[in-house]
Amino acid sequence: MKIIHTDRHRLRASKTELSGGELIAPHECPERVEHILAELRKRGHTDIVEPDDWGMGPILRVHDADFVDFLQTCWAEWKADGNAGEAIATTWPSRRMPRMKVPRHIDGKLGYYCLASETSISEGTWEAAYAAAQVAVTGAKAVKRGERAAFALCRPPGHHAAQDMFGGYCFLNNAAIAAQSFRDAGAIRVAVLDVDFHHGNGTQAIFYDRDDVFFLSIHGDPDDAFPHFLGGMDETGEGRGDGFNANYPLPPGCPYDKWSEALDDALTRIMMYSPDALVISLGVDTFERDPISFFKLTSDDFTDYGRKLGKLGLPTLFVMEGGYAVAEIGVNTVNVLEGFENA
Ligand code: FKS
Ligand code: ZN
Repeated sequence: MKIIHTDRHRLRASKTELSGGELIAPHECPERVEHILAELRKRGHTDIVEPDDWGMGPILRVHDADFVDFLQTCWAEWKADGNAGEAIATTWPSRRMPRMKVPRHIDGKLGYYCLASETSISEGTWEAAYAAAQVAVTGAKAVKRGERAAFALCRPPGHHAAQDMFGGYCFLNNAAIAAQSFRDAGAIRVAVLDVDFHHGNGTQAIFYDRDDVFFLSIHGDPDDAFPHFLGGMDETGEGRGDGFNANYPLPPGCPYDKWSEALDDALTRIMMYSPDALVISLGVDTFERDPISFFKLTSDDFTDYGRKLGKLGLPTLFVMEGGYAVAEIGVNTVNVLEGFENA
């Protein structure tokens, strides 16, 4: 399988994640990708290429220009404001103060564009997010040109990022940018299946009123799990998009047999939709020993569901999302890809 990777992901090396009331070393760290790469090489996957630079065009097909401008300038503005640490949002346009105007001050801008405060913006964040988006577009182009499948080894991840919101470790929505690239390259229908432990709220928001991109997500019930405020079963799309959004929220402790029942239902619906391309938001934080999640998949289960994905026979782009059991992230990720290839 063709793999797209750049070491520019290392430019995203934030020092802090707000967790449990403390600033900890981020779960979403550069070592994640290094482990995946090492496992890929060890198991003979050497077709690893650099992304091409497609510019801002594919990003602006999904994200609002003012939001992208904010991501590009946030760090400089934060430093210019005299702050010692990394940029963290502390105030929001919440329910009883819905003044939906972008404030002038960087604190106001951060709150306007941020959906969750664990994620700090640090030096190099924009450059890494831009590179990850290029990795995703390069993957989509490779599949559009006829590769059966490709793996966009994106970092930072993307599925929580909406048109104009960052958070949950995400800045630009790599999977959504890839799906839109497929559309713009002539695909009529695209399905995005999100198997990360967390609901892909950003991808859902981006395509919610559209019938040309079908979004499906299997995730921890938002009653119990981040991002808490989207991902219910009753969210089925709106307008033309009604019927083209499907959520499978699952409870704490969920084992593979229950998880794979949801997957089977999702796969049936995808085949009924008959997409020209499939984008998989691949998070391996469904793993039983993931430090921030509560599903119970074993390493072998990843191979099993990779096989199910491969059996669909669709042109497929894998886009890396989460997974925080760093020692096992490589095995679990490559298991999905090899299950797919050996289907
Ligand atoms: C727990 C707070 C939850 C945020 C979790 C973010 C998960 C990110 C991810 C992605 F794929 F985007 F990386 N903190 N007390 O895994 O969904
Ligand atoms: Zn996740």
